[in-house]
Amino acid sequence: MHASTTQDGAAGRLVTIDAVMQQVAEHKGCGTQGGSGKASCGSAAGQGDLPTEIWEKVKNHPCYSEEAHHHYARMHVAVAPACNIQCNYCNRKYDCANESRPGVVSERLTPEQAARKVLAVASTIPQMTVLGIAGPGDPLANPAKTFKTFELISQTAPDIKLCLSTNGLALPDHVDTIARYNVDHVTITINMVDPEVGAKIYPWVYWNHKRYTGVEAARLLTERQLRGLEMLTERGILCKVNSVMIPGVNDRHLVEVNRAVKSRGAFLHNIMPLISAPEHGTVFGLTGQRGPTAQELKALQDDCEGEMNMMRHCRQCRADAVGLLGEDRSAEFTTEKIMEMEVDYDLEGRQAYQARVEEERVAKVAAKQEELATLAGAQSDITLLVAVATKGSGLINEHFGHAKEFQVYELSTAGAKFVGHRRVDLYCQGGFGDEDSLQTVIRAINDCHAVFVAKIGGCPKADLLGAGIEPVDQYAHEFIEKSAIAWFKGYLGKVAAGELVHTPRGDAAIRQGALIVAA
Ligand code: CLF
Ligand code: SF4
Repeated sequence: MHASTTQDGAAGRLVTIDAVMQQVAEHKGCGTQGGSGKASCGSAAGQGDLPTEIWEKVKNHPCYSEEAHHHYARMHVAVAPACNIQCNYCNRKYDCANESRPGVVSERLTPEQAARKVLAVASTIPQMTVLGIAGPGDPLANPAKTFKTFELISQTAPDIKLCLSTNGLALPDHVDTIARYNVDHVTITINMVDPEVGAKIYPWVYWNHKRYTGVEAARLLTERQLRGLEMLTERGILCKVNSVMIPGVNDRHLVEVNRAVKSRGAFLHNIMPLISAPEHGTVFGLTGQRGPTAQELKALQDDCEGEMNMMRHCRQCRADAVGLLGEDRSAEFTTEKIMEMEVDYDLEGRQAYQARVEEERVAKVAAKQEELATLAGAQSDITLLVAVATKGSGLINEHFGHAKEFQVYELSTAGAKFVGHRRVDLYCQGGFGDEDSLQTVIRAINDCHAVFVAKIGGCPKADLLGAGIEPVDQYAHEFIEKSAIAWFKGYLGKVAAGELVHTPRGDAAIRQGALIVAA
């Protein structure tokens, strides 16, 4: 076994990870808690009109800032197995579907194993800035394990933001503890504010040693969720609300949910599509309840967008996910592997790396603004979608055949706006293209006029063109938004010159239950 080491950021001193864990066990901390304990990234790119204290909380949180999600990673530790409610879209064999899509059972960790894993990941992935606890059950139905994990991590890795995701039933009882542990980001899954709607989603909740069912259960849940949200926002804790869009059950009702959470101070609303297939064994899967199409989801997100930000980049990740949103490196960090890993928790190195990321962000924003300025005065009411193959950093840097998802941008004379992503089956199967996968890719981006890639082969190019989607590879390894705006300018020019007739596209399918695993 390798000797696991970590580095005291202030002194650059190497210590063994076991010594760190021992110090933690003795409540001495690891000597890295000086100053604010937060990484300083030294840039205001993207702050807009956000107050500085909020910007500090969101600037490198990949879920709370769409812009940050191109650059920063998060990790989850699966320390919370139990749950106190039943959702009709959940099968307890899998992770909590409020923050995870069904498909894989996470490896359960003790708080001590979780803290060790965080150090291992932080040493390997310097842009990993957030630790979330999101299951596999409900973190607040497992408060001792959840808060012990937060305590250990705040002592050993003080620059990492702490994040929690809950169904909200137990939330009012834990708000003070959440504040005490400096958990600055809390997600509550709120699917309804009307108990009649709730009774169609939740067969039961378990509270105060009693099982409640039907409308009574849903009423108890909604009251406690909204009270918990108010208590958190009163304390200045940033809250995100997740809602699962279930067509015919709560889809139109989510506009009312949006109003209710906005009025109680939620910072962000994340409306996610129901993932439901018979093989998941959930009530909704077995009764054939469908999820929304891509355009149904977008229309609801657009309806809810007002003063409140809508999150559109959620990947419904696993309770043990590791990496950028959209990638999953959890297989690199199994308990067995982290016990064997060299750990070098270098706080200064992490801060230096993140400072470089901020420089990239500034360059990206400047390039976008420069390109946008060239569109000033353009008159057109054309709005269209384009898909982009990217590995991150805001660049068009993925081959068509290697893409496991495409990011989708809406283009108009106002610029390029991120509006979602589409998971797909891998087209390239080690040297040959899979025709079936290509059809699923086309279905997933069927509402897009073009797809931007770093490289693409002749066969898929021809099939995409046949489906009316233009493959665009001349902006390989360039910034996404700048390139998309430049292409859109050309598109408008062709329409104005009569070389092209703008035709709206149809709808697209949301891939059910696709699993992204480390390559
Ligand atoms: Fe995790 Fe959730 Fe924190 Fe993010 S995930 S606990 S807020 S650190 Fe993010 Fe994943 Fe969507 Fe969750 S993309 S499922 S919203
Ligand atoms: Fe499943 Fe999460 Fe709902 Fe609990 S809160 S039943 S774990 S989806």
